[in-house]
Amino acid sequence: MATSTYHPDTTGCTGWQGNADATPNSTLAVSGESEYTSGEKTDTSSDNGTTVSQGGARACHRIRFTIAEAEGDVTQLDFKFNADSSGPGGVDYDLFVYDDNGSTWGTSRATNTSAFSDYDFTASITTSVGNYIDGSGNVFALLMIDGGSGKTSLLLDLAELVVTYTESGGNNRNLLLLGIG
Ligand SMILES: [Ca+2]
Ligand SMILES: [Ca+2]
Repeated sequence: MATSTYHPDTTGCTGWQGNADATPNSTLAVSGESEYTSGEKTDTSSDNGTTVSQGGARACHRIRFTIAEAEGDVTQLDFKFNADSSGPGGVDYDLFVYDDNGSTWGTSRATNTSAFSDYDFTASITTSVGNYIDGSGNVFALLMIDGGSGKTSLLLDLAELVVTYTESGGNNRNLLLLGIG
C-alpha cells in the first residue's frame, strides 16, 4: 500500500465557492459558484489560518480532486476539511462526497452544529471506493452550511484528500518471481 495526498493547488485539482439552492442532491455543480483563483487554491491547501470565505445562505466550497491513481488500485479515500466559521451557530455545517455511480451527494459524512473557530471535518471511504471516482479520475467533495442563515460565513482553510492504493507492478513482480522459481 502507498498513499498520495491531494489539495486544491495540486496539478489538475481545483475548487469553487458559491451558495447552494438546497441540500445537495443529484446536481454536481452548485448554482452561482465561481472557480477559485490560483491564490485561493493555495489558501485552501494548507491549514495555516489563511482561508477563503464564502458568506450567505448555504455557503459552500466544492473541491475537485483529480487523482493520478487507477480507480481499480484505490482502496481508501480519506478527506479532511479544516474550516472556520463566523456569526451565530445553530446551523448545520456538513461535508459531502459525491457518489458518481449513484449521481448523488448522499448524506452528510461529517457535521458540526455550532459556530467554531477551527474545526476538522473528516470522512473515510473504505467500501465501493470506485463509486466515488469518475471516469476522468475526479473525486468531488463539498463543505457547506446546510441552513438558511445568511449571517454566517464558511471560511475554508484546508481541503485534503489522501488516496490509499495498491502499488501497480505488484502482480507483475509476483509473476516474475514465479518465473525465476
Ligand atoms: Ca485552521
Ligand atoms: Ca489555509
